[in-house]
Amino acid sequence: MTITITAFERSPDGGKGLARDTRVRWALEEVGQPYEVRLVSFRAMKEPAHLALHPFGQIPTYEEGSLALFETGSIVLHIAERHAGLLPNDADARARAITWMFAALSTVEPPILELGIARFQEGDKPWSAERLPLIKGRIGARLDSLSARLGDADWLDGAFSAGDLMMVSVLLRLRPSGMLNEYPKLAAYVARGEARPAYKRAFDAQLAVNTGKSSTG
Ligand SMILES: N[C@@H](CCC(=O)N[C@@H](CS)C(=O)NCC(=O)O)C(=O)O
Repeated sequence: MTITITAFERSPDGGKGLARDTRVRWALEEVGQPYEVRLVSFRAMKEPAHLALHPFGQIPTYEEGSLALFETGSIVLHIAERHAGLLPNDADARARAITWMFAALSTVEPPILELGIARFQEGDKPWSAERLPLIKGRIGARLDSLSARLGDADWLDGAFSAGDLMMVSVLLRLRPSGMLNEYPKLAAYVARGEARPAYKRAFDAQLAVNTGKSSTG
């Protein structure tokens, strides 16, 4: 059955891979599932046809036959459950990998998103300069804990899993701030994720949409 995802017609990051369709593309590449992409403009995202797929008028969405999903956590979990390659077979290890997905999305990502909002959407507010160090402190607390848990391991819990895919995707959003550089173990972890052939294919596919070029040629 054909899988179709949606992505920005023109991503605000110009193809740096930070738009969330990259996570879904990466998951599909890891499990070897072909997919099609429907590009949507900001205007079209808020129109009834797209709102029927995504109640909040965002990307990405995922369609497969009569199934339509939104939220990258749900989409990546769906892909990982249906196809081998992103979740371990052992039930306990599988539950732990899913736990890392939730940790990425509900514990690590929120302060990182706050930083982007404070800088780009609220940067002109009089309180913005005072707020930034508070947000950075909250991000730092998460990164301290994550770095301590990862230690010298390659991945968070044994082999690479959907938990790592989501955590690396979330941490990548920190790159523009430079904060990742203060955490060499996490920077190396993110680099390992980016070095995966499936990530490179996903990155190149979104880059081609935004620039017409691939990173390799
Ligand atoms: N929690 C959602 C967030 C989706 C989201 O924020 N998508 C962004 C693109 S990365 C978007 O569509 N932004 C445009 C908007 O909100 O109008 C998920 O993980 O899928």
